[in-house]
Order: sequence, then structure tokens, then C-alpha cells
Amino acid sequence: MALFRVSTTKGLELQKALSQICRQFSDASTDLKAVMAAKIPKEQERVKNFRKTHGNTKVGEVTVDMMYGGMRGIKGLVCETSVLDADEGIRFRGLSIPECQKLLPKAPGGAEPLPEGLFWLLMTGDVPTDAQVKQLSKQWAERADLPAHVVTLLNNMPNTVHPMSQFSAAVTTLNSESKFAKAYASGVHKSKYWEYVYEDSMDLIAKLPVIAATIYRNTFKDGSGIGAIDTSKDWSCNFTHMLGYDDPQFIELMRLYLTIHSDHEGGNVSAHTVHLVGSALSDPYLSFAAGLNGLAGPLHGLANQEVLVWLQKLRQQVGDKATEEQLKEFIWKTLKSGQVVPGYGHAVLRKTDPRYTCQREFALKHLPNDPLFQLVSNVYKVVPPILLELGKVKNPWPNVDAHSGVLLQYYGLSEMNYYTVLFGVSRALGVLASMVWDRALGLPIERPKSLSTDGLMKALKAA
Ligand code: CMX
Repeated sequence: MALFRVSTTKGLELQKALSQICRQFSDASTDLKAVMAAKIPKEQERVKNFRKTHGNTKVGEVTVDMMYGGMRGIKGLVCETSVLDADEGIRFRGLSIPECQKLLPKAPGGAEPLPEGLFWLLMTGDVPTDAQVKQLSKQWAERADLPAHVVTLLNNMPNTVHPMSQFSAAVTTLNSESKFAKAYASGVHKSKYWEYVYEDSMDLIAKLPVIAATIYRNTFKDGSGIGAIDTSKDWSCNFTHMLGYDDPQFIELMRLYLTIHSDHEGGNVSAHTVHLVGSALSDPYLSFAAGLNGLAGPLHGLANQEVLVWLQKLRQQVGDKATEEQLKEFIWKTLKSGQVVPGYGHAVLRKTDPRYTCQREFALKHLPNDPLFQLVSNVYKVVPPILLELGKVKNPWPNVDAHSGVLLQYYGLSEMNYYTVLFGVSRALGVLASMVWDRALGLPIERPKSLSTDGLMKALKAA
């Protein structure tokens, strides 16, 4: 695994060579659970030895501002699946997004990575082979059926309930199927926890597109059936078909979308929530549903909906051909009314999000003349200098949410309050891969210490 933690972009050639070597090792099995079972004891040993040597070594300091400031900059979590660099953006097991686009397996004739490949990479640290990815597609297709009570729940949901609330409720209710919860109740040994979390994660990932497509068809269409899963097709292809779309270019977009939204290291609201709730040994369904409720916040995943709402207002007020002056005026109006510019800024990133850049590249390739894309491009030129002028915004550049909606609109998926559901389907890949490792490494219940302001003042005075 450590082989892939090369941190410079110049390392691409090296990574290609390394991936070939790793492929040779991982070629042996298309059984992900067996591959994990072989890796886990070695990683447990590596972490045990590391803790033995460095258990008391300090990795940072905590200031009062950090405590009141959303714990920014506190190094307090371990996350194996991805690491976020402030300037460079996300690396999944050491690979940047462009590297993943090059190295991960693709659908026949396709150009974008398959999310199945990304999941294999997040779980194992290895770039998978085509055969390994195909096996995952097949397994997810075979595990996709929903129990009747979840279908009934969704079909009885009023369409006034936000799609994210429907999503979270359905996933919570699905915990009736949890193999981990059943095994725990029957007294399974803790060394086996990861195996049941793995099974639940595979089942849940398989079922998420069916839940999400049912929500879409019930809320925005006539509620008619979502059609059958084709076990010879990949996860994104089946999902896009179930939503009711069959444009091959849109399916390619979904492969890219579901890959890039999957993971953003451990401290963001959705990932941290799943990790925290899972640490109480809540099963993967309950833990993931909790993460979805965090993703539904406007400062996190709901920002992709907010961006479109904001762009629609902008279009209504100034039209598609807004001048730079009109754009500036609209942006200042947003800021002066005490609102944020959605899709811009980030708690960790300090440059344009590479997830924004790869979606922009997709748009430049497939929809360069789309008026909404052109508006998004013009907004990109105008917003950062204004946010810098404000003086307090640490990152004036766009994040992933500033670009996803325009692509979905282009292919006809125009219902913007559905967008965060797509984000949620993708996010499952990262947070559930992490959860398998959390249990494999035996991480304990999370319980940081909190202080009252009085207690803190007293402690500092004494110091
Ligand atoms: N528009 C206006 N003001 C912004 C801003 C933006 N896009 N981004 C940050 N600021 C403001 C903050 O609200 C804060 O103001 P106050 O001190 O008055 O409270 C100040 O600048 C400093 O904030 P920061 O340290 O730069 O940013 P944070 O780490 O606190 O917050 C984030 C990060 C993403 C919540 C923030 O940039 C934001 O609200 N952006 C818009 C919403 C958005 O796009 N969220 C999606 C993020 C990606 C994701 O998780 O999906």
C-alpha cells in the first residue's frame, strides 16, 4: 500500500510502473474480501509497531482559536483512504484525480474511470485489473435488491419531503438487513468485525442506486418502475438507466461524478460523522445515514443544490449574457445580504479544487457552447478577486460543488434539490472503505475531551 503514497505529480511515470507491479500481485484474485483478508494482518502489525515506537510522540498543538474555530488544523484523526493537500487537492491512496483518470479501469470504449476501480483502490491501495472491477460490478448488481419495507417506505413518502431526508430515512430503515448488527448481537469476536462491516458495505453500496433512483422517479417523475438491474453492466450505467437516462455521454459523466465525489480525507462533515457514529459500533447503515444528514447541510454537500439555485437567480436577474459589471454587482449583493457565494471556499483547500477542474475539462470537451457552462466560466473569473477583497475568506477558489450542477442540467437532470443524493451515493465509497479499515484496525469509540469556557479560562490562568 505504501508504494502508492508518492506525493509529487512528477511521480506519474513511477506510479504507472508501480501500478503494473502491484497489478501483478493483485491479479491473482478477483475476490476483494480475500484480498483484504490477506492485507489486514500486515497492516495491523505495521500500525501496532508504529504505535509501540511513536505512541507518545507529539504531532501538533491545540490553540484556543482551534477549539472555537471548528477544530481547523488539529491533527486528530487517522484516515487511510485519501489525503487532502491544501494546494494540490485530493489524492486517493496517493493518486491524484488525473492519475486516477489515467490508471483506473474504464468501461469498454469509455474514457472516465469506473467508481468500482476507485473503491478497490480505496480499500486495498492497489490499482485493480479490469477483471477485478468487473467482478465488483457483478457483485453490486447481484446485491441490489431492496427489502419490501424500504420500497413501501419510499413509495409512501410525500414528494414534499426533501430527497436527502428520504435518502437518509431509507438507509436507516435498511439496517434491518445489517449482518454486522446480527453478528454483534450473537456475540461475534471483535477480530471478525471488519468482515461483517465489509459485507454490509458491499450490500449498501449495491442498494444505494436503487434507493436513489426510486426517490428520483417518485419525487420528480410519475413514480413508475425503475427497471431491472443488468448484471453485465457497471454500477454507474445501471444507476443512470434506473434514473431514466440512456445517453452514453451522461453515463460517462456519472462514472466520473461517482468517482470524484467519493472521498475527501477524514475530517469533512460526512466522513467524520460516519467514522464517529461507526466508532460506537453502530452498523454501516446507521453510520452512513448519519453521514448523509451531515452531507445535507448547505455548507457541505447541499452546496451543489445551492449553486444552481444561485445561478438561476442570477440568470433571472441579468440573463445568460451578463456583463462582468452585472456579475460583480450580483455577487456583492449576495455578500452584502450576509450570504456565502455557494461553491466557493474550502476549509482545507487553498487552490481551485481538482474536482472542479476535471468537471470543467469534461464540459470543455462535451458542452463547450452551453450557455450555463459559459456563465459558470464567467463566474469563475469574477468571484475569486471579490472574495479576496473581502479580506477574511481563506480560499477564494471554487470547490467541487461549483461545477457539478451545470453538467447534470445539460443532460436533462434539472431537479436541483436532487443533486446532493448523487453526492451521497458516491460518498458511500470512501466512508465505507474507511469504516472497514476502522474496524480492521480496532479503532475505539471516539471521545475527545471538551471544556467549558470557564474551565478553559481557569486552566489557562493556572498555566
Ligand atoms: N462566500 C462568502 N463568504 C465566505 C465564503 C464564500 N464562499 N467562504 C468563506 N467565507 C467566509 C466565512 O463565512 C467566514 O466568515 P465569518 O468569519 O464572517 O464567519 C470567513 O470567510 C472565513 O471562512 P474560511 O476560514 O475561509 O472558511 P471556513 O473553513 O470557515 O468554511 C466553507 C469553509 C466551505 C464552509 C466556506 O468556504 C463556505 O461557506 N463556502 C460556500 C459553501 C460551499 O461551497 N460549501 C461546499 C464545500 C465543499 C463541500 O463540502 O461539498
